[in-house]
Amino acid sequence: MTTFARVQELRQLLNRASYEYYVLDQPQLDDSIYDRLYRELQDLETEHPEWITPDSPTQRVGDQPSSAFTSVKHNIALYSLENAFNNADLDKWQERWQRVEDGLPATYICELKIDGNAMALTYENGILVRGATRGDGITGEDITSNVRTIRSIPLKLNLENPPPIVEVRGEAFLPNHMFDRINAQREAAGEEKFKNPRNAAAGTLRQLDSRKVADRQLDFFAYTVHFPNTDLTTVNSQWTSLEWLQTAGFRVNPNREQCKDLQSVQQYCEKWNTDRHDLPYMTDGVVIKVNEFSIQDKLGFTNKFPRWAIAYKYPAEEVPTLLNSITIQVGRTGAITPVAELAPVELAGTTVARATLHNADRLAELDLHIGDTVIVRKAGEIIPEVVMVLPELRPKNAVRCALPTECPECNSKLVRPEGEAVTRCVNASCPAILRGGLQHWVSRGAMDINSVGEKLIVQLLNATMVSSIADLYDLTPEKVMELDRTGQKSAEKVVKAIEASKTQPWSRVLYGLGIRLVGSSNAQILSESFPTVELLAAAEAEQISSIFGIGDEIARSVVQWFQTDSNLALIERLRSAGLQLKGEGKPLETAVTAITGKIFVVTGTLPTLKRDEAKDMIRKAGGKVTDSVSKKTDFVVVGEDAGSKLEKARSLNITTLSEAEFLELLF
Ligand code: 0OX
Repeated sequence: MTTFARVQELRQLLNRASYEYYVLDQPQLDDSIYDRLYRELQDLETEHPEWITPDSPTQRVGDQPSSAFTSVKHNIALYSLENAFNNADLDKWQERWQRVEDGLPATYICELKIDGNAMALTYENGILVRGATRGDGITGEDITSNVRTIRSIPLKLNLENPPPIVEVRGEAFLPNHMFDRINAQREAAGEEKFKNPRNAAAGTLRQLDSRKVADRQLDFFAYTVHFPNTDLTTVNSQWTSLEWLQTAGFRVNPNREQCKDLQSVQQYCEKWNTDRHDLPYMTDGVVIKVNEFSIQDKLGFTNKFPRWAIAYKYPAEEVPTLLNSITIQVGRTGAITPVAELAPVELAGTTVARATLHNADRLAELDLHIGDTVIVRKAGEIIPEVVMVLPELRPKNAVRCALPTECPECNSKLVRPEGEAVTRCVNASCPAILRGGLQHWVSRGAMDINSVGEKLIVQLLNATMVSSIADLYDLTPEKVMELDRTGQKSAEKVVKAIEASKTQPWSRVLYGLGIRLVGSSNAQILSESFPTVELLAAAEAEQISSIFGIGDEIARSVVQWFQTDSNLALIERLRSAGLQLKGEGKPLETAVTAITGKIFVVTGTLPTLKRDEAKDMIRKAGGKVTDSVSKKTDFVVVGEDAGSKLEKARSLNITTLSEAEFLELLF
């Protein structure tokens, strides 16, 4: 093969691999093989710069930042969409367009409305020559160098004979996990965080340095294609357009649906109103399009919108409202949470009057004042939160909000340990902590004592009949009857339900204790490895954290809990009351292997195992895996081309294992 032919083959293979990875989400080529072939192509192109073409996979990221973006006029205008907010609006829209074009057998295409930034891409003879922002729909900005970094946008169409000019429209967006990552980085660097993924994507697309854009890993869904001066009879509807785009190599949203009537459209909108929260990107509605181009052509456009399409917008997830006051919540662990008390407002289908302000830092960051206009957000099932303040609308002489220095429930001084975000009340007999602890103990996942509700807990605390969970087990019907409005029958029921909780298994008791970071699944795991409370109480942090799924912080929290005298006294009282403090699991000791608690690094290409497989095996056997070699590392599992990690292991005298030696140690 000539070198030039090799260059062409490498390009084809690498473009194919990118397509499988970024568009189909089905990688076929191992990353390390991709990297090697990519380097080979890079080397050949360095030797023969005259062979470099713009569709080469090496040309996605430019090495020179642009100095500015130029504005470009779109060959075909980008229209915006009319909005519908409910089914009645959709009915009206259908009535309206059918008045113009009734009697034609129309179907609808429903597409998720991606909350990103509309882009116009131009391909000449199959090669991407321009990428531009929507701008005002007539003129946008030429951001070709940035568009090229988006790996799901083909640099070359995947077609034998592409039409001479192809105009593609779609939405560039930032996947949620990248948004979270970028904001975490910005926070760490003391930079202002992006408000939402759409803003972050817009900011990214306007970066002058395409290397920075490439790092952000934007993605793209295509939804419209035009072929100026070419008549493709096979592309005669929105549905066939989407299929064409997919064949040409674009990522097209897989959740599209063809609907025969408006009722099925409405069902689609309803279904995705909940399901969209599980998607890895943001959507803010559904775009509904009349499918058939013959009908679209007859309907045409108003001066703003196509008459054949409409956006069904989901109820806003961010709305402005007024801050009336702030209150302070004391959780069962003593954690202090400031809460915004708001003028009630409709948000994503419910009325919201309170929103969390998280902690003291967040409160300070927002610079909140009483009477402020604030933006409240609800994302998925999460409690509403205050996203930002509009200081321009602040009333004169408004009072700034701050956390109190004393617990609002027990007046003891609040503490904030250094390096922690949470302010706490550390008075173990604070009524709020007692109340929260009792509520947690009787909750469904813990002791499941249905007849002891929030009201009864408050009554019991006020009457000082109960000041710890163990006191519940000393209650008698006679005592409970002393409470206001509690008859004999209900008192007996309460005591019986408390009595019944004594049969709840050890894992639930452990969860019910409310140890910080020990949720129900961690309690389940811990109760299996430590089948008695004595074993758990005697365990060292390292022993606990060697359990698969239990991290260092959880282990430290458990050890700390059992080091506290009042907690040990509580355990003794629960034991006397007859609660289950042991279970069926087998003690961790019997399962200890040469790997338990040991720290591993896996590096290089192993002969049979994938690196991730080896890492999983280590974790399942109770070992830990880290990325870098340090003095703390116990073993380095070494494959071919191991590089610097192997060198470091040698210099630190750390035992290295081949795959075979590793497997021997394991089994
Ligand atoms: C989206 C989206 C936006 C075509 C004619 C007017 C609007 N955000 O996901 N726009 C369109 O369609 C254009 N489709 C979409 N799916």
